[in-house]
Amino acid sequence: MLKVNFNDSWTMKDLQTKKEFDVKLPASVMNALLDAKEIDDPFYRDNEDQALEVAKKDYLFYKTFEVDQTLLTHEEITITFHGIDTISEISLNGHRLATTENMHRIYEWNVKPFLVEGENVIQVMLFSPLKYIEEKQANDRLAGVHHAVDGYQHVRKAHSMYGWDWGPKIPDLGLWRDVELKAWNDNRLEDIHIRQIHESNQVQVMVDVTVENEVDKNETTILLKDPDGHTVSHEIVHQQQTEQVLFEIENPQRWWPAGYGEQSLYTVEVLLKKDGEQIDSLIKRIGLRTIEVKHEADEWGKSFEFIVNGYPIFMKGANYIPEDNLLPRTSKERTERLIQDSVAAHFNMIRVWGGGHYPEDYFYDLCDQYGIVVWQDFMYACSVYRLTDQFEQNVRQEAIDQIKRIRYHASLGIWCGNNEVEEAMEHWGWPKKADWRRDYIKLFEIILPEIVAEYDPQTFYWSSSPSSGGGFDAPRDPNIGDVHYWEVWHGQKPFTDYRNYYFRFCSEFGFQSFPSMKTIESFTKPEDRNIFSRVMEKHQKNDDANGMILYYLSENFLYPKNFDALLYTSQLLQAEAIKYGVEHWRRNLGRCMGSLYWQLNDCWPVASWSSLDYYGRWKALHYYTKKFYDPILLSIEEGEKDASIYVTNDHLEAINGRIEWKLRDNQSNIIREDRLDIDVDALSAKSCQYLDFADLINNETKYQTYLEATLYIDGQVYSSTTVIFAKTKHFEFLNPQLRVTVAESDEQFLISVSATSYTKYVELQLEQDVVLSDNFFDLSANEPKIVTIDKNNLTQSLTKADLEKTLNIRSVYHITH
Ligand code: BMA
Repeated sequence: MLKVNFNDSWTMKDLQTKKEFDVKLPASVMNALLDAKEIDDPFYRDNEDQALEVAKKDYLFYKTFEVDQTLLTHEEITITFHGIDTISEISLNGHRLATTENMHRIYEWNVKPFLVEGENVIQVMLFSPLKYIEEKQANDRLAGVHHAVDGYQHVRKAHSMYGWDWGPKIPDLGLWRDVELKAWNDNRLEDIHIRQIHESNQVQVMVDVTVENEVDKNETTILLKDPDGHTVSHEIVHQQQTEQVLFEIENPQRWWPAGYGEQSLYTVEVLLKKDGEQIDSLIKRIGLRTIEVKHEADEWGKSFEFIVNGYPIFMKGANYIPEDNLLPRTSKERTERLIQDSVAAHFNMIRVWGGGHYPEDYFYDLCDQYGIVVWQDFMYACSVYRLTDQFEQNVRQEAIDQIKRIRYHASLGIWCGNNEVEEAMEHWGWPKKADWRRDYIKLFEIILPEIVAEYDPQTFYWSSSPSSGGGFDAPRDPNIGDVHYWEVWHGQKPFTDYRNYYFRFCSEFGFQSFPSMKTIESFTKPEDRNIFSRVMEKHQKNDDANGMILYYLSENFLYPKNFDALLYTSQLLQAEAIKYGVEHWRRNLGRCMGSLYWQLNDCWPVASWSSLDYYGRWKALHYYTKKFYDPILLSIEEGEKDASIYVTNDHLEAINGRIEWKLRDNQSNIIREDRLDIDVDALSAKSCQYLDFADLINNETKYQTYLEATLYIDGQVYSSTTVIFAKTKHFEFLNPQLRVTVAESDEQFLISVSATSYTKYVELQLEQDVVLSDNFFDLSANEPKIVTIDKNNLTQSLTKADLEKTLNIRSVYHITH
């Protein structure tokens, strides 16, 4: 098979101005105009509005290319578009090949009849994605979210490109994935489907290979290589279109989620030969593992529990949205950093949320490699869909394209029909129209599960998130299935409300914060730097959420002294809120089996629920996540005058160690202390000690008293944590007189931080973007903490002198001082 990459030398033409721009795929209209300086950065200030105007017009992409006689002699010649965004008409040398209206599909067309020797031209007319939905919505008004351009659900294009409660309205147009020309004779590999059967010490790998034509002389070789590269092979001579081979692997090296074992990957390689000559090939990397979802009645309701290689695993992660509103700006490097930062924060799962697009192949490769289980939504979110015959045919093919593309990945853990459609139709006050409900059931509870059962029978299908199992049967039930819990934040309930629930799996909950000053500087002028300014409000898409942040602030913190202190405090609120929920659910491991906070990342610089901002900068929440998702979690459930110390153990083996606790005053003087030896079984949580301080905490002392606990494993400090018994705003923090000294080794900078009194949320800030070993931590007086920076992870050079010069430090005390 001859494959020619067709990404180079395209022209994008603005049909109104007649201007032309050279582009390389993946390419989009906005990105091309931006590169040519025809439009201003759509993410800067309020430029988003200009960008929306751009999407009101039609554009042409074309490419001229030479074809020689050798190519034309092939029996079959096709062109494959891996992603067209979205409403298009494709023609080759003036012959119309097709029209498209689905960015989530992979299109391949036969071009042999239209190619000529010499110069050829392929044209893609892209029609405005705004005009299209306007007309459809006028004819058939469907319910959805009000943050997006009205009618967005009529087209199979990432919904969030039309705006979301964290995203700008920039419905770009373009060729967002590769284009390739393929030419072959006789036959080609059409498909490969891999399944696994696991027994205690043996795995059978079944490989179904399908070729396009039934030709008995074709010979296929199927190789399986173990993670060390040793090959086992099978050869078959084709009699039928689909042939199956079976590999039996003794003592398999299994694939595990991050934190549980190795991410061993085997390779399946298929070679198609004719008369001894190789004519096509395919390579897939697979992991040997089982992932099941247990959804069974039990003493609390009905579980929702991932079982990996036979072990019930508490899933820890967050929800993933598209990484950039301008799709050509995404890259493997950016995604790899995101995945690395997720693993650094002890994630073992990422949920690909249904309002965006299906990620690139490299996203899944990276998840395979780093051990992140993928919760994969089909791309439907928060809306009603009209299942016309044409829509149905379109989305059936979309599901088949995507399932075939993704199904072999070790990381794929679950297919989920949609995001919040079932709950929206039941609980969001939309009219309960019979035809809407019928179409819902047909698409998400009949068609998609049937397609999954046919093309990927080994992966669990769940009709909606959240759901109790479907059929509009109490999708919000806290004791059945998965839950999206938004009473903290949207419902303005206090953080403590999380403790009223023991969800079986909390697949969404979240709390907003502002990004850091540096990120805000990237899209504002100095005069914009007030959270209620026009520009800051433009970068806050959740209606009155800035007011919401201030409301929660008033409940918890003192009024910040300036804009920067407000940004900092908003991040502390966010980190505390999510920690409050997660620690509680992890203390109830067994009953609750997963926590995916909303949201991991941003698609532009904005105030949002993310823990990593658009530039990948770690907010306080991401540092907190690294601690509250640690496989061994030490946590304190504090009451008004008492506390329970817990240890949660996610390891497959029991652990033992020692806890030391100290009740201290605000100068860190010890009021009472003790220690205890602990052992905690594998995959369990344990309340190790209950402490009653009724004799010590009263209306005066409660503003000056904190409890500190430290966990020792193998005699070393593993982690430590503190809690206070009053609201942070009322606690009498003294000036901690923070001091830092910097030392260095070949590998690291070591920053020693100390305080003269108890302080919380110590943040080290550097001019250069760096990830620190810890940040936003608590300090007791005269007990220095060493924070490290790994020199290998620096993106620019950094000397000890630079570091000392640009290092800034603050803590809770500095919110007001
Ligand atoms: C959930 C998500 C998103 C939304 C988020 C924050 O409903 O599914 O639709 O962005 O909450 O409101």
